[in-house]
Amino acid sequence: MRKNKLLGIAGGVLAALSLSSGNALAQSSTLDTVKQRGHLRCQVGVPSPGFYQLSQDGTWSGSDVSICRAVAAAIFGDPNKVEFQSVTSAVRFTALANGESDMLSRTTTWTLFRETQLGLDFTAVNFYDGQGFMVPKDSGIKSALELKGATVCVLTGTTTELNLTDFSRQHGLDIQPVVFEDNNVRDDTYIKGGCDAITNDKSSLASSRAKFPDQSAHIILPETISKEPLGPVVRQGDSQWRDVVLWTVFALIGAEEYGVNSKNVDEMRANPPNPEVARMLGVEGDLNKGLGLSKEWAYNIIKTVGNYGEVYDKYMGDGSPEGIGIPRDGSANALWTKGGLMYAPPFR
Ligand SMILES: N[C@@H](CCC(=O)N[C@@H](CS)C(=O)NCC(=O)O)C(=O)O
Repeated sequence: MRKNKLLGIAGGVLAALSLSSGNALAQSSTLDTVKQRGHLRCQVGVPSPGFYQLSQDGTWSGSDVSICRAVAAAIFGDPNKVEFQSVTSAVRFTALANGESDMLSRTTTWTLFRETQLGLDFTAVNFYDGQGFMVPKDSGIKSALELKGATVCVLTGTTTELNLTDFSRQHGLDIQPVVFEDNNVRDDTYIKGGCDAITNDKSSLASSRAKFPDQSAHIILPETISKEPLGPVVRQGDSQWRDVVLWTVFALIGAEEYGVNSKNVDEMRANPPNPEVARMLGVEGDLNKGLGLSKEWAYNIIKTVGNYGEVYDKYMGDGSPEGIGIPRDGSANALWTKGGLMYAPPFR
């Protein structure tokens, strides 16, 4: 009897707890808010080739933009249901934390501090990068260790700025940082000789160089001075929303691994080659349920955005006019089946 009573009380407390956490969840459900609003608010950076570029007619494209579009496709079946918010690196986390953006997808490095002290949750890595330096070819500089006393253009509010200080101190280089908020202003200053070198994630250096009038006049030095795992970020404390963004990236990567792409996805759905593809494309099972999405969520991503490899080739590789020419083979961005780090957990 007594035991039952205690259990009853405990049960009541539990019910109250789950009710209140249910309310808290309902209040903070980003997925519900996005669905009700009818579009996703996705934060990207200041236009930059490869990652987030803006065409004359106001259309955003790029590898990081594709993640935003993939999340919109997963939710709405439509990759265009996105409001793109372009802000500088310096204010990116504030704009996410205060609720202006639902997520950010913009060359952002996953670090312990950011994940634990800024109210953020990182999701997956969509590009493994590392920091480097670019100099004018005619400077004759061949190594970052020759940058003693050099002025180096760098963006503020970035891991880049912090790594530059570490690198300078570690090697006694006395580098003088010249700090900017806007990457285009930073690039202009460098081009006009306002600093001896520019530092950023190596892919971002390739992106900057892609805009330069004479690309062959600039070289990226061999040293990679840091690890920069880049990926989309959400606000802390909304696991369902984090799952939606995380598994959107996994759907892109998994699809490539299983040979599913934008061109064959209809055929794959009609005749799945194996049970995993059948589950991913919603032909079997109900994996969509826990995500709060329709059965077609992954199909819609692949059909409208493509798989990870298609996105990479178009924007980051040299397979298209828009690509910024970063080789994928042999890099950490190759699939794990090809010696890289791109790996999606099982669709089961
Ligand atoms: N990965 C580093 C650096 C990020 C970074 O500087 N990205 C450049 C890429 S071009 C950027 O965001 N530029 C656009 C901007 O400043 O908004 C970080 O997370 O702090």
